[in-house]
Amino acid sequence: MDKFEAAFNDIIAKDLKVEPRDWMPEEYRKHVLRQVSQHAHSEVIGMQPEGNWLLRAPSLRSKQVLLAKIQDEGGHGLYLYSVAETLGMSREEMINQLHAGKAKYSSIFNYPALNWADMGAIGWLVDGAAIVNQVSLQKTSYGPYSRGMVRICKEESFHQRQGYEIMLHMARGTKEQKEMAQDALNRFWFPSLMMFGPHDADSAHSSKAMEWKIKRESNDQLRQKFIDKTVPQAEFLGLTVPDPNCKWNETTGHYDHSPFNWDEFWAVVNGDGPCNTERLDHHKKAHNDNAWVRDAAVAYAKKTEGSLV
Ligand code: FAQ
Repeated sequence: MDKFEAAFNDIIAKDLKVEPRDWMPEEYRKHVLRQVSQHAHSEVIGMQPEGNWLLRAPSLRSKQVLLAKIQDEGGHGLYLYSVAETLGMSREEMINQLHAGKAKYSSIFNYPALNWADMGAIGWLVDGAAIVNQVSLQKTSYGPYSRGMVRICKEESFHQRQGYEIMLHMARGTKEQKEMAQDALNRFWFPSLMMFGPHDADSAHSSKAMEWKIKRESNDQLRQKFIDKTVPQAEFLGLTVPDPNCKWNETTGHYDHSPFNWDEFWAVVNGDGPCNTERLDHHKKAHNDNAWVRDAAVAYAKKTEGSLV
């Protein structure tokens, strides 16, 4: 082992942060980059199901709040693309990989948002799951990723409340509204649980990620945390999670759950979900249609280079 590797191992052992200028094993760099890429694209593609409802928000207030949330998600994508740049991958290259189908994004965003109750379910469940994952990632070993997560988590907790507030209104509204809230919970429950990835035993990257402290808790640990937090929230709403086996287990001190449909999960991850084609096509079109904005920004930056603006 040379002195560079020893210094890297020391950073990990002492729970310090690996910074962009530190030496790091090539495998570590690629590992963080892969996860950050997946995360960045998730934030940006995740804007689409909600964007679809902006023009149909039921009040000016709900529209303002949803708009602010979607803008935050675009911002999270930008922080994460910047993290990827510190690891040597340009934003352009990342977008090319996304468009070529080589880069992943979270499975959850390949499910459709059918009505306003889905805006509630996405904020409550999808952002709720994202928070559980991202609070843990605040302690990840790569410095820029860790610091990005601190700010992202503050905004995500507002997003979760935005969703829960919608669910609360609908669950306490008319009979039809309550049914819509229950239907949204029914459709989003299992896909939200699968956001945490495959079971630990089937997770290809987990053991290395845990060894290098990129991930601080495993997929199953985080998923269980989310279930334990969320089931009482559903009960408070007067809604029922769509899993007859989801019952408190005195022995384990956790809620049980039914087995997941991993065939569906892998189909969605590998491009065959209900909205995969639509999401990518939309991203490509927006990217191409707005090329002039990037061109103008680059031209302006060149023109003002060296001057104080
Ligand atoms: N979807 O070995 P593992 C938000 C892939 S949205 C798609 O367990 P790992 C804000 C995985 O990439 C959520 N692919 O992998 C928002 C790998 O593929 P590869 C954003 C998945 O990395 C809310 C393969 O399966 N947050 O925040 C999924 O150790 C509302 C093997 O899996 C993140 O993305 C999946 N669900 O653990 C915005 C968190 N699960 O690379 C709008 C960051 C697994 O071999 C609206 N990511 N895969 O081709 C992570 O924490 C991790 O990457 C995991 C997976 C936990 C997702």
